[in-house]
Amino acid sequence: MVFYAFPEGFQWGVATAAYQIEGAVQEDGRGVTIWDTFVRQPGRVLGGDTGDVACDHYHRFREDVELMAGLGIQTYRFSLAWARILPFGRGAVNEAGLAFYDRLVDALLERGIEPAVTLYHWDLPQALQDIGGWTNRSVTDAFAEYAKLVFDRFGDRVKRWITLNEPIVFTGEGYRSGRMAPGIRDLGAYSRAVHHALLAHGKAVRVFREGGYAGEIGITNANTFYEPADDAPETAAAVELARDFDTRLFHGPVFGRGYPASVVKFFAERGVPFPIEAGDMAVIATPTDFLGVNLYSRALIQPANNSVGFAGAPPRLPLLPMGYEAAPHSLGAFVRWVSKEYGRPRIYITENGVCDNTEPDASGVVDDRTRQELLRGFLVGLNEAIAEGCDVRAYYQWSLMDNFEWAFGYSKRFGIVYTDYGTLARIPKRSAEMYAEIIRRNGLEA
Ligand code: GCO
Repeated sequence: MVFYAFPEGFQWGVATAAYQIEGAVQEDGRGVTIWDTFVRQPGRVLGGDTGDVACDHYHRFREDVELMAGLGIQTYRFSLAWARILPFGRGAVNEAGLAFYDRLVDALLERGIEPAVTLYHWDLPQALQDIGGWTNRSVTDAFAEYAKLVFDRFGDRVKRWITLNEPIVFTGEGYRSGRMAPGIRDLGAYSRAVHHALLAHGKAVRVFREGGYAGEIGITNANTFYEPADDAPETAAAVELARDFDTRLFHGPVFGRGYPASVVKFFAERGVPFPIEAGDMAVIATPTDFLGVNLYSRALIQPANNSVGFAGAPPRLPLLPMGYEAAPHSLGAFVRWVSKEYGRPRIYITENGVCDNTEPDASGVVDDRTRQELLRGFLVGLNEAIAEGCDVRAYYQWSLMDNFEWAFGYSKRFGIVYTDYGTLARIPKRSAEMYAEIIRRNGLEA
């Protein structure tokens, strides 16, 4: 056994998102979002589940803050529901929505938990979808106005801001595959949504800088660590293409390198180029303070005779209920890669976690062994990456509690706290005890 100590001042957190936990979708003037619409369309979400109640966090947030305090959580990443604050996306402000987040932020600060706020975790106000959603350039201005409103309101207490959560997922699944809200399948809509999402990010960063707010701002991308299925040079080239179409597509513009040439060509050849206007790329490249990294797994890549030139190869590691591999080495490996690729940015692991559907045993204990084991593996790898010089300063476990897992409904449990969807009771799992111990010792034995 070796003790893997994390650097002094390293922060330990948990993460959630508004639609996945809040419920109370019709309360206190909240507007309709694209997820409220999507979950009501037959066949979209497993079992017809909705976020109408979810974990009822809107009413139970004090209990949840106490739960976090009890585990020693140091920072809490959550998202604001844009439509609670601006029910129609822009224009009329809903004071009751702002007041809810005031109460939450204050409760966190009273318990010494630092808030880390995501502006957009996929729940676009429906009124903005009605004019085309992220395919409509004016939504980038609506986002900048919304950002200014919340920086003004919460900037005295919130010092860590994340503009967008995983643009690749909400554009790719929302506009290309149609598996998530708003459920569109259209390559041209996808390329527009990608560019406008990044532009919205850049505009919000500019608003933050120009407003002189204290604190820091960055973006969170979704990542998979891509590995070659074999040693052939063509396979190495295929891995680089996979990185272009996924990782570099969203990191490149933010770090001032523009869109990857392979991706630009792909869209141009299909008649749906990125709708770039003069000055856009400079706005998107407005410097950020940190990079948010979400990572859950890896993928093996092989060359393919298809439109993009690469494809996933058959998995070799055990599969998790989400269908991807249990690959604890992927976190440290990705952090090393991204750190090298972009010149050692400051990194926060804004999400990492494990789907483990273990239920309470006869005595009510939830011994989620897969999560505990993989969590250890992820953290050892992360520790080693830090020891090698990667500038990682915080880690947020996804998630505080089991919640609405988008198109999978409530069928996938990611919490370190069990949610009983019948009673809404929260039951800390064994992994929560383990995490509390890691926090206490600022490290782990493995
Ligand atoms: C994400 C998703 C989360 C998911 C989590 C587990 O940011 O990846 O936003 O909302 O619940 O990733 O799949």
